[in-house]
Amino acid sequence: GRKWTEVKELNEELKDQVVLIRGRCQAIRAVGKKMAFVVVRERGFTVQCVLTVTPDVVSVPMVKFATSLSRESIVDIEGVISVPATTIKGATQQVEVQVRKLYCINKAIPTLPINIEDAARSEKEIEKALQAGEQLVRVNQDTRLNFRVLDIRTPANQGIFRIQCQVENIFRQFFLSEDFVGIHTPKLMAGSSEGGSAVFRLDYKGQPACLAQSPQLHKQMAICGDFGRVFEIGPVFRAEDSFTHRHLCEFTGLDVEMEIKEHYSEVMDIVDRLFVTMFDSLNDTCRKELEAIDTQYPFKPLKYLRNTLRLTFEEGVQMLKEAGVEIDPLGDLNTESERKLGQLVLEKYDTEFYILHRYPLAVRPFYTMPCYDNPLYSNSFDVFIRGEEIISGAQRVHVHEYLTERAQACGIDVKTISTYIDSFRYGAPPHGGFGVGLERVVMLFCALNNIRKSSLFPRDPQRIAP
Ligand code: ATP
Ligand code: AMO
Repeated sequence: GRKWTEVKELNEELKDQVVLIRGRCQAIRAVGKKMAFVVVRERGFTVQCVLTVTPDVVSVPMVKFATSLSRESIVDIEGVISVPATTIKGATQQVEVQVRKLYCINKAIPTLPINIEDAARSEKEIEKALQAGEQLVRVNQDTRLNFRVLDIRTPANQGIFRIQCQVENIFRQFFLSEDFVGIHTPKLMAGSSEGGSAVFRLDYKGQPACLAQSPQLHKQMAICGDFGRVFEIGPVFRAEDSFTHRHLCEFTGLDVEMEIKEHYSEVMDIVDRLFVTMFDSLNDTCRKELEAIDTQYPFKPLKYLRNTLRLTFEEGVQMLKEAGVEIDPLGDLNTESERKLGQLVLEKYDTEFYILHRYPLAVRPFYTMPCYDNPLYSNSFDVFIRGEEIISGAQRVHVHEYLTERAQACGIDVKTISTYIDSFRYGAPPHGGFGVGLERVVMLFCALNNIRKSSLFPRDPQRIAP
């Protein structure tokens, strides 16, 4: 085979060398009949290719052919790398390809529903262009999602999903190195795992069934089965009613469950180490991706501490109170107070990543262990990035009589989860764990304003296609 070079690899070191690249025609500009510029893009990186009529190499018809190509068509180009004297606007690579051969591999239709260059602009750039009287179509979120295949070609989106892949990868590597076992639990369930609301119901060969709202019950059953420490990466289904910026109907759950020796802080210790490792690694290995995202959606790098701040729910309520926000001390925080507390924590502790623990028992799921010293509170926690929740976790009730009692008290039909409750009759170790929403981590790490931006093909209450 011939030697191919990726657009992202093109640099000054290749000056005067012949390269062969494949990419899409992002923009095409003719300069008279004897010259043309084709910006070629490959996975978010772009290079300017120049056709100049030269005897025996580039003919007038060849220049014409190049200028007739439709945007987004796929081309193979062979050419010589040159280094221009001035910086190249509109391309990521600061070298040019002096074209010798050009083949069209596959054409795109002439009129596309989204212009990638327009879709890749930041809000600031759009404003500037509009003020300068440029003809420009602002691509709204719905259009982006309707034509997602085009939208995800933008450099920012290429970055977002590479970062998502890295988050998942770091999560897996971290837990494998900590001697956790990766498991897969069923997504078809007889009953709901997180309480009855927001569950997708379906017919399972004539029997009523649900799509799993979390791996909660089975990851705990894996602990009852002596795996000791488990993790799972898998789909989670929630029939959410409300259309919000942070709820999807299908998302990817990163779940963990582990035996606890003495205290639920052992679970929070894992959260702490996992995320500090993750943030460090993302900042280190995903620089190009973060830059690409920042170009379209400018954001400040996440502020986090070496040892993650832990506040109790009561301390959080107190901080809010002092700031004039009245909160039911035994109720839940709403979205607004979570945000406010995020701001207060940032001002006081200079971090945008922290753990809030000892939530009121009444606002946590039935399987949550109450605090030994005060059963109005629980051995549970949420974790926040930039004032928004990314994790819920807790120590679990591991005594079967008490688990039954708690389920009943929470209005759960124990018959539907009898096999789960039975697992605790055969002796269960103290344990706890947590669940992370992958799309939320990516959204909030990059300060994106909508979870649909970090879901490749999002499912929400109004969307099940593409
Ligand atoms: P968890 O299930 O662990 O709570 P979550 O992030 O899905 O995770 P929700 O339970 O949906 O959170 O909501 C958390 C808080 O946000 C709740 O106190 C709820 O009142 C509030 N909330 C949820 N949806 C909305 C909404 N559409 N508008 C305003 N507040 C909301
Ligand atoms: P919870 O319901 O809080 O806890 O879910 C855990 C995490 O999943 C993410 N998440 C969502 N992401 C996108 N769209 C949604 N609709 C959505 N709902 C939740 C959030 C949330 O923090 N079984 C427990 C976890 C545990 O205790 O181990 C659970 O499911 O990031």
